[in-house]
Amino acid sequence: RKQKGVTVWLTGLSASGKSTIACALEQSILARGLNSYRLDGDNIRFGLNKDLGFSEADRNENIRRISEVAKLFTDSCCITLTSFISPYKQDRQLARELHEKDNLPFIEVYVDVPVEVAEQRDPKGLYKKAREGIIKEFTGISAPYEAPEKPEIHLKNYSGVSVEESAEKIIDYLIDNKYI
Ligand code: GGZ
Repeated sequence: RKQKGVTVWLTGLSASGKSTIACALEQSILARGLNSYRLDGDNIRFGLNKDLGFSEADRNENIRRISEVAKLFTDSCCITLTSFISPYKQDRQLARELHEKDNLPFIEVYVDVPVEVAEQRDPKGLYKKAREGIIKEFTGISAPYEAPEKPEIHLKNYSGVSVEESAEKIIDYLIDNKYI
């Protein structure tokens, strides 16, 4: 087959820019005539995972199911992009192992922004609600985010770095490693 499958797993805080980067990345991949699919809250948390909330156990199950779905897309030779906070190291490790067991490539991308920056962006007013206690167990405020130690790609997606530049770094990695 002409196209190889790969899962590009974006992890980071709410408002870090995961989904925006994934959109730009998808555009760039499609423009090269390759197939790509994005999994994010809009098509997963409102469908397959609509029974899940934000407790630790629910997040574990959210990420477990997404890992399985991403693996299936990637097995079908798709360039699969996931944008979920995925705050727990162990869940991301499980996602990686599921892929590696089936010889499918898994690329962890840490979309790193300090919580202060994410809180300042606050596009949906969720950080404000978290501070006021209206939203409980909010990642970075009242629930943990365990930063990746050895992600394949570490993006500092703030202070003058554009979405296009961040997406371009991922594209470069995919080219350098012959995924595209
Ligand atoms: C974190 C929450 C929460 C809590 C609702 N904590 O910025 P958003 O709005 O659009 O993205 C966030 C999204 C996180 O869902 P994930 O499936 O990515 O999370 S996880 O991987 O941890 O399972 C945010 C919104 O849902 N949201 N409540 N308490 N984010």
